[in-house]
Amino acid sequence: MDLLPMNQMKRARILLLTGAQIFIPALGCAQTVPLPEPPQVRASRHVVSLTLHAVNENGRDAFAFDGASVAPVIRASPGDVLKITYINDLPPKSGETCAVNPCMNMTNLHFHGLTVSPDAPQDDVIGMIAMPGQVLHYSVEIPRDHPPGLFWYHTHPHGESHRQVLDGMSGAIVIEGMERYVSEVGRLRERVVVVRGRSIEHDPNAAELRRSVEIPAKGCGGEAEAVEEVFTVNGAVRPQIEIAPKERQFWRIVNASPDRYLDLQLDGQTFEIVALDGMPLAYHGPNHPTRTNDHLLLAPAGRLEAIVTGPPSGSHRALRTRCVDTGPDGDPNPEMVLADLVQPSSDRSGSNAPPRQMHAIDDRPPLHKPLDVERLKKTAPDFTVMFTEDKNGFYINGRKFTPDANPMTSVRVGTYQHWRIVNETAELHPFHIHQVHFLAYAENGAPLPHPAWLDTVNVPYRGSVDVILDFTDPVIKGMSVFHCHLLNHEDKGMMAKILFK
Ligand SMILES: [Cu+2]
Repeated sequence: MDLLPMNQMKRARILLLTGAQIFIPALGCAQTVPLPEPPQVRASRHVVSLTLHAVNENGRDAFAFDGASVAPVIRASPGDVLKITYINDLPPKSGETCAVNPCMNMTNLHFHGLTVSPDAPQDDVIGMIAMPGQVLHYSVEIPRDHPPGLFWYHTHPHGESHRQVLDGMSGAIVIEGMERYVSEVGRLRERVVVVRGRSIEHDPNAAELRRSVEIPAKGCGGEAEAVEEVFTVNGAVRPQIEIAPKERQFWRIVNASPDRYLDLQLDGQTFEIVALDGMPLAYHGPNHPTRTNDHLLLAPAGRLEAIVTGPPSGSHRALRTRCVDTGPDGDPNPEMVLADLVQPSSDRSGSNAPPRQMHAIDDRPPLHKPLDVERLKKTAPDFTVMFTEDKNGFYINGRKFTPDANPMTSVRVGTYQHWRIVNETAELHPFHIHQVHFLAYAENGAPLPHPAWLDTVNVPYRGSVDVILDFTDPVIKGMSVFHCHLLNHEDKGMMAKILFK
């Protein structure tokens, strides 16, 4: 016998999500959670110090910080050092499934997009590995001339990175100073939005979750398989984001899913793009500091930093992802609602929060790097990356990654190179390289309408992209990697080493 009215039962059904107990929003029901705001860790005397634990909670791997299972937002300025003690408190035996079984529960950290050293104790994903019970001590020096923007940290143990990132082991990194490039953002309310994938494959509430984010019954693209993931936003399913009509806010969104694309859209509104993949548009194009789009494809690991404007009152508007056709062999990437936009309610504490928390003000003039890469575009590629796959695994130039492999290629630090990334498979793959950014300027041989400096780029199936990589910063010297950022592909071999010499 039901003791509670139906709507209260719905509200009372809770799910444990990263960081907090959060109600599943019932369809069409206004009772839902505001966008959770994870704790932020800032520098003191130019050092950002924190201790992070790897834990398994309720059957999922997670970060724990300050006694709670939550991934803090790390905020640093150029010139700061990230001192992170990373303690592997995962159990010695895993009850989970990895791309390469059994899961060893080994772990480490990658500082995605940062132009920092790939050598230990910095952004080294090859040699730095903690087995259960072991501790890693990171000391990552952010160069004084590092561009501002949104970056992120996630675990990167070859063979089990997909499992760990799908479970939620990811968090945002903000390098301060974006107002040096677009002064308005310094006056706007900022929101750091971490979009993660969440497996619903074995979730008894899968049907309700699918309904609550409004996944259409009709499939998307050529893929007919069941939808296995929904997106969470700062750990919550379909939270509410407060924004007043015409209010301008600065949203910094990371696609922290290990394997799902976002095609972000804000109903009836546009994104005024300020930065992509942690690179201000103004950094290379001082005359075009922003660009307006009504939707934007964000590959796994990609970041969008944009000014958004509150919709008119009385209209229901959502932040959603559109259907992405990932190809005949791809996984389903259906349309779904990520968050609802709501007007600030006067009775809710926090609605009149200060526009932005205090942060280090960087009043140095902005650095710019306008480049003439036209000549490089006309030359034959210096290197070609070929993505292939078969029933036994995933390959770059016919080779599967092994931790003891020699570098597949090497480049001289101080140079630019033209690479072509070719995807011979029947599904999308996002190409990512550690330490550096590149200009993606052509797709399938045709110039892109908006060439962009990125660290992760989608490669169309049975197609290609052409990029110019910037290997000029001397801090990158050492052994690094490039790989597919569908992390189960990376785990199954689609990764290679590169020596920056
Ligand atoms: Cu891939």
